[in-house]
Amino acid sequence: MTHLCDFARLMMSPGLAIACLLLLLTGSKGFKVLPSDNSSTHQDITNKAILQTTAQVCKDLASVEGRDFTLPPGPLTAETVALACSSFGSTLIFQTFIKQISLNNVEIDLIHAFSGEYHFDNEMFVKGRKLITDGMTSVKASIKQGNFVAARQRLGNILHTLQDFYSHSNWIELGNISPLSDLIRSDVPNIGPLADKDTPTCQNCVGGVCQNNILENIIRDKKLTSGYFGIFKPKGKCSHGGFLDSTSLQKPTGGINKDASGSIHGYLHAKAAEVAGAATRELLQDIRGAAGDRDFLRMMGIYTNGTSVLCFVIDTSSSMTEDIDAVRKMISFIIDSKRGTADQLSAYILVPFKDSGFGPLIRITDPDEFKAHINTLTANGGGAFPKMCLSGLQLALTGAPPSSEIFVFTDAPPKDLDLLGTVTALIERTKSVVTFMLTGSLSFSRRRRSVQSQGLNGRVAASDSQVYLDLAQASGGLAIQTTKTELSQATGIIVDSSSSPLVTILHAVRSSGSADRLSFVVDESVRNLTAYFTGRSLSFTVTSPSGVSQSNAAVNGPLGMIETVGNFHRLQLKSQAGLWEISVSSTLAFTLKVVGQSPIDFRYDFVEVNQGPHSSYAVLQSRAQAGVNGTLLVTIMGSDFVRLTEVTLVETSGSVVVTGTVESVGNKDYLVTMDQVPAGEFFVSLKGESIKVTPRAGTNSFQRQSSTRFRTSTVMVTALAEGVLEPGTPFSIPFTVTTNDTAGSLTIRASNDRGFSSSFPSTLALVTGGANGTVTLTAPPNTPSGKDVTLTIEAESPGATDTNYAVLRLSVVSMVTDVNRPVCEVLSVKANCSKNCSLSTWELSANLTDGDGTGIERITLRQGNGTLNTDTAVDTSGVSVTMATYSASCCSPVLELVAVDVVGNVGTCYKSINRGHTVAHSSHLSFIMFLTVTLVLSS
Ligand SMILES: *[C@@H]1O[C@H](CO)[C@@H](O)[C@H](O)[C@H]1NC(C)=O
Ligand SMILES: *[C@@H]1O[C@H](CO)[C@@H](O)[C@H](O)[C@H]1NC(C)=O
Ligand SMILES: *[C@@H]1O[C@H](CO)[C@@H](O)[C@H](O)[C@H]1NC(C)=O
Ligand SMILES: *[C@@H]1O[C@H](CO)[C@@H](O)[C@H](O)[C@H]1NC(C)=O
Ligand SMILES: *[C@@H]1O[C@H](CO)[C@@H](O)[C@H](O)[C@H]1NC(C)=O
Ligand SMILES: *[C@@H]1O[C@H](CO)[C@@H](O)[C@H](O)[C@H]1NC(C)=O
Ligand SMILES: [Ca+2]
Repeated sequence: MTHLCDFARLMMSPGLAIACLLLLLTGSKGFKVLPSDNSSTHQDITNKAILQTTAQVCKDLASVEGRDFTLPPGPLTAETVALACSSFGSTLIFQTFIKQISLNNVEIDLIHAFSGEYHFDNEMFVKGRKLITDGMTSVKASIKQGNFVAARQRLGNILHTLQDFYSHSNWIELGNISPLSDLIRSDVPNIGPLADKDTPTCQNCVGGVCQNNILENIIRDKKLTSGYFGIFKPKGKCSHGGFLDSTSLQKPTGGINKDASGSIHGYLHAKAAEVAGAATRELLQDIRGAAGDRDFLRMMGIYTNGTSVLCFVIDTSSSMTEDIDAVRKMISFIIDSKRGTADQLSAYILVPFKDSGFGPLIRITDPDEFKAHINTLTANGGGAFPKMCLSGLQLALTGAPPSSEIFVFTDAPPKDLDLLGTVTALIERTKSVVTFMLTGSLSFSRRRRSVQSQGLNGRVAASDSQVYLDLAQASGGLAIQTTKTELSQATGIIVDSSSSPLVTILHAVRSSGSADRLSFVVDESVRNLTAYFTGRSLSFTVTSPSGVSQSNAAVNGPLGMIETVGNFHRLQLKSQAGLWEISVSSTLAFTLKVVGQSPIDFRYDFVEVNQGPHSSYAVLQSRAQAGVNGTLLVTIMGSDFVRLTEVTLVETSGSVVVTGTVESVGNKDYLVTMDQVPAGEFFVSLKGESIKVTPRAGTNSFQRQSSTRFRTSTVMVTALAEGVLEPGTPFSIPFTVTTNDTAGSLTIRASNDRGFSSSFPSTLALVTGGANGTVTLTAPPNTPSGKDVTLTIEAESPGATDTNYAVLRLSVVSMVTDVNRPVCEVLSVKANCSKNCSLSTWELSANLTDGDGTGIERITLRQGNGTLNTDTAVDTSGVSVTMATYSASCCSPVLELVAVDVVGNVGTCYKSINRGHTVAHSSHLSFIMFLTVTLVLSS
């Protein structure tokens, strides 16, 4: 029975629904998710372990590359670690990714609340370990394919299970002070010894104190057991414990969990949390070994070459020749202007499309290589006819990191309009910002505008471009309509968007002409304040906090420069903290967006919450439900010194609809609850203040707005995919739809970004407000392990009045049969170190092999800045052996070699010599060395 509540909802069973409610109240099991006392939560353990491991990786890298590494004293933060990693610009993204992993950790308590294996309950050790080791295989395969989003998702999931072992089993009660490494190894056939099903493990807890309830013989024989949770347990077994775990009232009464200091075995909570932290680091180190240091840091968000990506979706039909030339110029300009500055881009992404096809997505990290690639791009075939634009955009949205800036260039409407719902869903889920550069029939040329564009041409053009205008608005992007010849003058917007860290301060959209007065607060952290206006018949006046005004007529005025291209106006303002005002008057629709560069930003998600003693939450992968209460999880990024004071939902027109109740829940997280989430489309707007004392009053508040607009729905779609797709094997994803409609039928659409074959019911009849269905997805047999696929399941209410979706990112992972780690045999060590270490060197040689496994793919130095040489030969039994020789200065006395096989099993060789001691080389010594190394490998 997985996820009892969904099950109850599906079966429309009141009994089960009550059980579900009760169990939700008892809450999830495991280290807590929301802090209540000074106990360690899953987030605390995860954050700390990631910071420690990332710092270690940067330290090792620095040492191997002969650089200095310094960490300031005091607790690690994303800021101090990013700085120590020489990647200060990565702080925001590092924080975001840690948060993402933590959210994927805690969601297990919500979506798998009642499956014992996810929490090592009910003595489910074999299944629990399989979840971890299968997950590790999947994480490693995803990293290898560059699919870091999928890697982080699964990593967070398995860390939950790993950490729960230390809270729910008797490992700590057995006196252990270090992790059970076998939990992350698939080459060890068994863990244990385990107490078998018929062996009693506990006795009643007596009195209020419960310290010695695990049976003496279990402790003596070092047998592993864990607590049972729920309604029934076998005879003589321990319970999880807690006042709503019914099994804890059955003999033997009590329980053994160490979830918090107030838990029944709370006296061991601190120890359990500490060992869980060590176990988390151990798992991260294994992933790091398989990924390699650079990719590990990339997965965590520590980038060496800038943090943002620039993503282009380009129409390459013959009518686009001029546009592509302009794109070439823009890209050259951007690359050259960023060369050698701190503000570089980490990657460039390109997705081409035409009338007859689209893709593939190309991702290039080297700027010159990207320039060269763009230069080979030619426009041919087709013309200004409808194109596969949305298919290309779908690929970009799933292939670019979340919150990317995406630019679409086209001169024709989309012909794949069936993807409109999917693309909108992906924009809402990824929070990427899509800006459209529309030319040709999609633009209003000067001539047309001068004829007032009321003719047929004008109206056709307006409706042709409407889809793009809507998508731009939904994403918080702009729709820039210009002539082909003027296009290259719009480069500024792309330069701004590729500068990090970009934040939105205000975004207002008016669908018809009006006169407005808008104000916004700019704080002292904001640089490069820029206002964008789109609109064809527009006049505006901007007033700075000190009262200086500039109108649109002053191209180079006291506040800044105004550039105009087609319907687009960009005003670069001289940043000044305080209250700004913009009055706009327009006879037609217009948009206004104010952005700046600031380290203070936020992320937000609607979450499904279960309140109670052990609350948990999971990010909704769908639109939030309208008409009922709802909760937003808001995290302040970038600064430790700001406090959130107000969160509102604002309509695109700018009027406030709902103000939420803000509650700080630690880790810079806030839960914002709303009694009734309104129906419609909204931006999230927030206000906060600096908690550092500022000299001048009135300048310590800040304001931010979400760039993406979100929509609420009365249709709810939930889908749960368990496990991974195996190439060639159909995979079922059950889903549930609920709505307040009671009759009629739902229209269902499912689409994926890889073109995998899928089947699903195109309509579902409603049965008392609900329906369920299944999407079956099959990855072709030749799909490489580690590919991911993003599936969007859409449900439209009867009469097409409302839609919602569920977006799932799934991994394709092949079964792994090679579970063994590469083996390292040290053959000799020659260390002739004199007192002055810089005058002497030492050497080591070793044979490394993967036996009959998948073979060694990579050998790297993790510690030691000497010289490593490798040479591969095939021995007499046909096994490939890599001979490694290493020599280093005696001042670098430690060597750690990492050998990784093709599927990511990691073996290491460790050797530390005494610097300044003379060690003679002898066969006896090398035998001792061999023992040492073998010990390290199996520890
Ligand atoms: C990072 O930047 C340096 C210097 O600009 C360049 O040589 C290197 O290839 C870049 N690395 C990546 C991964 O883009
Ligand atoms: C942003 O502002 C800084 C100074 O605050 C300036 O040096 C830099 O050139 C600006 N960047 C852009 C893209 O305008
Ligand atoms: C939402 O509403 C339900 C029923 O009206 C209530 O039981 C629940 O506590 C509310 N949740 C929150 C987070 O306020
Ligand atoms: C469904 O809910 C919405 C919003 O609460 C409401 O406007 C609509 O009338 C409801 N529909 C039905 C069939 O009850
Ligand atoms: C959901 O699926 C189950 C099993 O196929 C079925 O028995 C049940 O009636 C379905 N529920 C709804 C609301 O359609
Ligand atoms: C190390 O590997 C090489 C190449 O296969 C082989 O010739 C040599 O005998 C190996 N040494 C030992 C001690 O196994
Ligand atoms: Ca192997």
